[in-house]
Amino acid sequence: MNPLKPVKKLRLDLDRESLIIDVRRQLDMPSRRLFGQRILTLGGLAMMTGCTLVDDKSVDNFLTRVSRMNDTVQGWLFDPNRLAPTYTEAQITRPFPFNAFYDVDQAPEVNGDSFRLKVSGLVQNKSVWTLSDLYALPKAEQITRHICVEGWSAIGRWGGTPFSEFLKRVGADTSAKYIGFKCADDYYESIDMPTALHPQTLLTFTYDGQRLPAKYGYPMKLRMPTKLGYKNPKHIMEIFVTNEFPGGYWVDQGYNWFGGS
Ligand SMILES: Nc1nc2c(c(=O)[nH]1)N[C@H]1C(S)=C(S)[C@@H](COP(=O)(O)O)O[C@H]1N2
Ligand SMILES: [Mo]
Repeated sequence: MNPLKPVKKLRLDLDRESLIIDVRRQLDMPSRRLFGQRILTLGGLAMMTGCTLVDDKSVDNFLTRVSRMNDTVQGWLFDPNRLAPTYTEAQITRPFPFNAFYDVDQAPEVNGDSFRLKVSGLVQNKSVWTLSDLYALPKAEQITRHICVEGWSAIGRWGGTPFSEFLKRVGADTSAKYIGFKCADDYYESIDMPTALHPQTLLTFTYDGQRLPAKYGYPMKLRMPTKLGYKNPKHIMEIFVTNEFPGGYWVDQGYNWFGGS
């Protein structure tokens, strides 16, 4: 079956190439193994999503549904016991790249003394945490690869505490669907519970053995080697547990939500 064929049915003056690239990107994930080749036609996808591709709005809606479908499949395929590769000290990328939706000199400067992490939503202890409370949690460290969708990847060393430990201490409802994050710089993100509980998901306070510098997310960054770079929030100010889809800074602009790497 020729995957380009159904596009001809589009009545709108759409930029075909970019539509196909977008859909391909959405499907260029392990989910392809489940869906198989045939579903890669726009016609097939339109049928599955119940969309008619007649105007810009319906195309947007269609792409969002493809992306959500993809989230579901990535969720099914996620293996909570599979570990991402780890590396040696000698393989660390130096200097480790900085990335954010602004330049490095605009990275927020959070005052550590007055900082209080807020924890809310479906948790038993809606308490606030000082940095020393957090630093007293069980320690874990790992050297892993961070992959950014903008076309670079780098190996870094982050230290902190297993996020599952933190969730246990706040009495999080681990049957809830999402964990959301609010950051000091207007960034926000959310992740699925199985990833939150994954053994390599760390709430990190150090980079390469030093206190996390502002540019890498002081006072803390959630580090998940099983997810793409944009899913790893820096400068976390609030963590909440919820069953309502919280979205994310890039997701709300059309990126895929699950964002597995
Ligand atoms: N608060 C916040 N977290 C963020 C971002 C951001 O702009 N603000 N950018 C994300 C993206 S796209 C990437 S690639 C990584 C970059 O992290 P680094 O600066 O430590 O390399 O942070 C992620 N987390
Ligand atoms: Mo990124």
